Amino acid sequence: MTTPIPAPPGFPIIGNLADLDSELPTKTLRHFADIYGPIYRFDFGGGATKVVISSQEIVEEACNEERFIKVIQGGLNQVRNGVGDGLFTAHHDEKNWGIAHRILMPAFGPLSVQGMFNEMHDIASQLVMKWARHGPDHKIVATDDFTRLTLDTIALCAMDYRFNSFYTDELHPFVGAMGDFLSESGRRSQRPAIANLLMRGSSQKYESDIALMKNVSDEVIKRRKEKPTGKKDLLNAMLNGKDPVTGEGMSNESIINNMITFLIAGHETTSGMLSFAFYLLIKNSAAYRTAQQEVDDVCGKGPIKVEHISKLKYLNAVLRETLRLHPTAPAFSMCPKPGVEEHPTLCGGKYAIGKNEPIICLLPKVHTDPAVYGEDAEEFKPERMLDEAFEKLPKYAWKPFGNGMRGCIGRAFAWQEALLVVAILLQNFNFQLDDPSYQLKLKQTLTVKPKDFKMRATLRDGID
Ligand code: MNH
Repeated sequence: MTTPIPAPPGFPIIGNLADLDSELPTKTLRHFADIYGPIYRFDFGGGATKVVISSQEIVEEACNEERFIKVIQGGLNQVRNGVGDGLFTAHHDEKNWGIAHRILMPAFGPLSVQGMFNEMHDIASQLVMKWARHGPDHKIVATDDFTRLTLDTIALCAMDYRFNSFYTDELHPFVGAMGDFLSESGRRSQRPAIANLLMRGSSQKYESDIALMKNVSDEVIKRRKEKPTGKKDLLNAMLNGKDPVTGEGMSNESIINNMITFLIAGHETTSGMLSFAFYLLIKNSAAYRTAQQEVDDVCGKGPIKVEHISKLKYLNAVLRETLRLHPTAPAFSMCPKPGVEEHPTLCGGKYAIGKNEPIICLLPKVHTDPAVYGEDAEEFKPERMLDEAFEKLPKYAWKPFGNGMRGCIGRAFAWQEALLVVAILLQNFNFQLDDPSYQLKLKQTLTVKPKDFKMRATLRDGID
C-alpha cells in the first residue's frame, strides 16, 4: 500500500505555478521543502507534476541507475534547440551520447587536465594583471570578471581559441549570443508551447543566436582541419578520436554540439563557484586567513605550478564547502527507468510516482540536511570538508556534480582551474567587500550566482 506524496494545495490548470518565484525558482522549491518535508509533489501547471526530493536517503534511492535515468526537461530541454544531443542535453541512451562520452572521458581525465595547466595559468594571470592595474578603489563585479576568466579558459583549453575577454569591454559576439540563448531557453521553459510559436520576434533572435554559435564553432573546426596541430586538446580528441565500442568517430554536427556544450556547461558553473567562494571567504575571516596562509606556505611568492595544486588541502575544502552551500547547478533530475517497475515508487515502496514523472534532486536542501551536517549545517566551515571528514560523509550528501554516468565530465577541469585561481588571487591580493553591509542575494539563470556582489582587491605588501 502506498500513501499520497505530500503536496501543497494548488489551483486547477495552473497547479502551484502561482507560488513559483519566476526569478528564483529554487527559492520556492526550498521553501516548500521546509513546509512539506524531504519529498513533495509540485504541480508546474497542466497536471505536469514533479517530485522534489531533498534528503540524502531519498537521493541515494533516486541515484540508483538501475531504477532511475536522467531526464531532460524544463530549461535543459530548451537548450537542446541549440546543442541537440550534445553530452549535457542528450537523452538517456542516445547513440551520440555514448560515442562522445567514450571518446571524451580520457580527454577530461586528470592527466589531460594537468596538461592544460599552463593555459589556465595564462588566463588567470590576465585576471591578476587586470585587478592589479585597476587598483584598490576599483569595484570588482566578481561574477563578470570570473565569467570572462572561465570562458576564456575553456575556449583556450578546449580548442585553442582566444576570446580575449579581458582586453575588451564588449564581450565577443559568441558570448552575447550564448547568454541570450540561455536566458531565452529558460524563459521558453516557463511559457506554454503555443506562446513560443506565436512570439516570432524573440524566435528570430533565438534562431540567429543559435546560428551564430554554430558558425563560430564551425569556423574553429575548419581552421583546425586546415592547420592541424599535435595539441592534445578537446577539439583534437573529438576530431581524431574513435569510439572503442562502435569504432565510429564523432560527426561534424556532434562535434559542434559538444563544443558549444563545453562553453555553456564549462563557464557559468565554475564562475559562480568562484564568486561564492570569495564572498564566503571575505565573510569568514578565520577561513580566509587559513586559506591565504596555506597558499603562502605551499606556493610562496613565485609562480604557482601544477605540483602545488594537489597540496592545497584547505583550499580544496573551501571549494567543496562553497559548492555544498551554493551548488551553482542547483538541481538535477531523473525519472523511473522505462520497463523496470510496473508501478514505480520512492522511499522503499511508500510513495507511488508516475511512470515518466520527473524527480528533482534539490541540492541546496540535500546539502544542508541536518541529519548529516548537524545544527550548523547552514554555516561555512571548510574544516568539515577536509579529506578525512569528507570521506566519512554519506555518499549522497554532497552531489554538486550530479550522478553516475551522467555526472559532470568537466569536474577535474573545473577543480584545477578554480584551485589555481583562488590560489593566485590570495597570493597576490587582499580582498574586502565593496559595500561592507552587502547581504548575499541570489540570481538564477540555468545556474545560480550571487547578485550585485562587488569586492575590492588590494595588492599585498611585501610581494617582491
Ligand atoms: Mn558540469 C554535467 C555541475 C563544470 C561539462 N555538470 C553536469 C551535471 C552537473 C554539473 C550537476 C549533471 C547535470 C544533470 O544531471 O542534468 N559542472 C557542474 C559544476 C561545475 C561544472 C558545479 C563547476 C563548478 N561541467 C563543468 C565544466 C565542464 C562541464 C568545466 C566542461 C568543460 N557537465 C559538463 C558536461 C556534462 C556536465 C558535458 C554532461 C555530462 C554527460 O551527461 O555526459
